[in-house]
Amino acid sequence: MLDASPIRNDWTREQAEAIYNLPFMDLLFQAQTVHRQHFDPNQVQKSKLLSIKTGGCAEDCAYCSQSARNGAQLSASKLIEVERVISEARKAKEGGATRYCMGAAWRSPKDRDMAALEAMVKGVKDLGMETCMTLGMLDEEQVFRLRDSGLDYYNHNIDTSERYYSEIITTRTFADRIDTLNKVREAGIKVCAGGIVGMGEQQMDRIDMMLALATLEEHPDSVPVNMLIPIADTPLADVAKLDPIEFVRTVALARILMPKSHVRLSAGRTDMSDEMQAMCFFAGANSIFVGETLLTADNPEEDKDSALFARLGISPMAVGCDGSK
Ligand code: SAM
Ligand code: DTB
Ligand code: SF4
Repeated sequence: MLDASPIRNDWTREQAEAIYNLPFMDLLFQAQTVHRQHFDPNQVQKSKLLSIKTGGCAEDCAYCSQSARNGAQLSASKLIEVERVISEARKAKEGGATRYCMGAAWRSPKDRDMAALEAMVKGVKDLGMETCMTLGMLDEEQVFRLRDSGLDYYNHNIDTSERYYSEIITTRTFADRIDTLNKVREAGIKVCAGGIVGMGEQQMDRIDMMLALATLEEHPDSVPVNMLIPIADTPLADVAKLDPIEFVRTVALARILMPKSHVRLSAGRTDMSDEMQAMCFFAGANSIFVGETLLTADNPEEDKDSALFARLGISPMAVGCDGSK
């Protein structure tokens, strides 16, 4: 049991493995203890997603509905209008979301899209919301342009361990992901980076994925932990379901390795019971995506989440307030 939770970037694989494999009650107790040192345990941050460009993606991510290489029948759209993004963000704000995350099904943005992306960031920021984008790999100029337009966060997931990466994606490498993450951080944009569990990976892949995030030069500010949403006609459509306890262990490991990061209980909540989500919050998750659609897949409806918060005595975290003590 740790007395305090110092911010460390030198965790070893043995340490991470030992934490992950603690008796479950010890693991949850330790995660909750660390959580309380940095956050109000009864506050959860709400983010809202919008797909600003859907489908037709050139990458071959085996989990994704939006890859043109997968069989999923999702038609490709163009980048949506700036005004539409701002009006959707306004609605999300009225619904209590404090962070607006705009996602595009791209390997990387084209320079011709940059002016519209900058206008989206400025428009959403003017509403008083935090802005986040997830657009694929970025070059240095694109990073600077997004930063200068006021982008607060960039989401770029490592998705799995370095070892398992090529089983899931072949059109880019794990190192490509780390490279974009480093560019984003060096430019001063806050990093949101996590991954997916339940893709047929081994326990060591879940541990190594969290270890890779926790040994970056700085911990990501947000760490989304997604449970795979199996999508018909993708290579992972029929993958065996992960034991939910393994998912909770992964959340707890993220909390203990990265004590000050927001750990987001991301995709897959539609199939989770209130009890399972409560266990994830107890294990240190303190952020969710709200609204009935993620990018293309289902998410619990707002009234269901309001009822869950009421059942658990959880209140939404205010914007600009990370709950830190
Ligand atoms: N194209 C950009 C990229 O891949 O970086 C941004 C959008 S992409 C859809 C954002 C993230 O959503 C992925 O990195 C992955 O972690 C997550 N994701 C996508 N499909 C998912 C699924 N079926 N289940 C769980 N998470 C998923
Ligand atoms: C993240 O880690 N999860 C979100 C967000 N970052 C962009 C996306 C989840 C996508 C789930 C599948 C879909 O909606 O298509
Ligand atoms: Fe494209 Fe992103 Fe989906 Fe991969 S995860 S196929 S990069 S939209």
